[in-house]
Amino acid sequence: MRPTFLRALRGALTAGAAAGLIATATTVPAEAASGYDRCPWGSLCVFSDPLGKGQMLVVKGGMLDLGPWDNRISSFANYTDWPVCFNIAPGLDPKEGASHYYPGQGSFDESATPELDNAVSSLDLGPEADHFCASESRYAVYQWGSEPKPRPAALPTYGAFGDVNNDRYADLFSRNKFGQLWTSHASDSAGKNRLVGSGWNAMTQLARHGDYNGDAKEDLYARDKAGVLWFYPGRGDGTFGTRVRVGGGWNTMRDLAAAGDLTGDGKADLLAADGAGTLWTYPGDAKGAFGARKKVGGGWKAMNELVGAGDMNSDKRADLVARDTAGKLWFYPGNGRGAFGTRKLIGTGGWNKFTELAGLGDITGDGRPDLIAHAPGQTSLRLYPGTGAAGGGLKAPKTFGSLPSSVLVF
Ligand SMILES: [Ca+2]
Ligand SMILES: [Ca+2]
Ligand SMILES: [Ca+2]
Ligand SMILES: [Ca+2]
Repeated sequence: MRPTFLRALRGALTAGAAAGLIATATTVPAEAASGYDRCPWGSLCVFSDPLGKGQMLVVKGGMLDLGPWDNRISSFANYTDWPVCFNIAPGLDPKEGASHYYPGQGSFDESATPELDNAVSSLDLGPEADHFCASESRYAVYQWGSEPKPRPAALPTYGAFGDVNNDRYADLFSRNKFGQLWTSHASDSAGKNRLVGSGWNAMTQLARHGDYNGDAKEDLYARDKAGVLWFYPGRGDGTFGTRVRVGGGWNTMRDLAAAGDLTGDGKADLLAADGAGTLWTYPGDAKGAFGARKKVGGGWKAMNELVGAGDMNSDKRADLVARDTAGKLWFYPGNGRGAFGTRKLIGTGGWNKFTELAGLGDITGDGRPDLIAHAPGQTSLRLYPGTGAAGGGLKAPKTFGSLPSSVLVF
């Protein structure tokens, strides 16, 4: 059931704020000691008593748990431009109910949702907190469409990446604004969405493409803010064992792409483009680390996104997809010796609108790797099925999932 909304008259609020600004220059209004007016303009405030009375907390953003404020919110003043979602369970779990409110003020005891009174345990504040309140709130990515389908059973390793729990369905990793990392499995698969862990906002790059330590389980690389690259060995269920430090100095790289086996030795490799525009291959050692890097070439400064998309042209060699700063998408066929053949244009323009392009392997179940794309301000994910043709082309996109625009998918 959709919640009822409290809508405030924005004109009246604006007038109140202007009056408050003038008042602070002279004297504090008497009612400011206990009412909604205590809340600074532009902030969300929650109160321990009805009608903006009692203790006040100025909320900075979303809160997965409320600490000492757990089950203590009776009223609120939302003087931001965003809706707020109040949730009865911690962690924005929808199981006990939630409601969203647009900017304004309200007292739960006299609202359409009195069950929230002294019962709120988590909240979210943001441009999409109305859309992603209640049932949509818990998972970073909460819905898949009719895709994906299981990939063909006999697909060799180079075509089988993207499936962290080995059930033949491609899996998505996503990071929400709270720094939580989730795995999202296909709705038809045996797995479920699950929380991998917290603290992942410390990472400035996340890259995956199959198995990097020879145990047939998919792994993850992450670069932290200090430039240290970490190897996270997959456990085969979407979670990871103890991470291993690969090395420091990776902040000189503008982009990293885990790309599968580019060198033809059966071991998955990493690509990295540095600030000067040089592209490097880091040959994987099948132990999670890399041998001496090899220069692929210069001029890669024109590219602002690299995707290790897999074998897009069906020649059994891993390939690269790259987006240039003009918004064109290019296919670089891998030559199996750590470099690439002549590139082909596969997207004529407009690709700069996407924040993130990612290769998850075969999502559509035809044995050919696909691409996913996510644009800022868009609450849907797009799937571009790969054609597997010689030119590495893509088919028309489909919408197949929904997520807050702040979520990073890879
Ligand atoms: Ca899977
Ligand atoms: Ca592994
Ligand atoms: Ca290799
Ligand atoms: Ca290929």
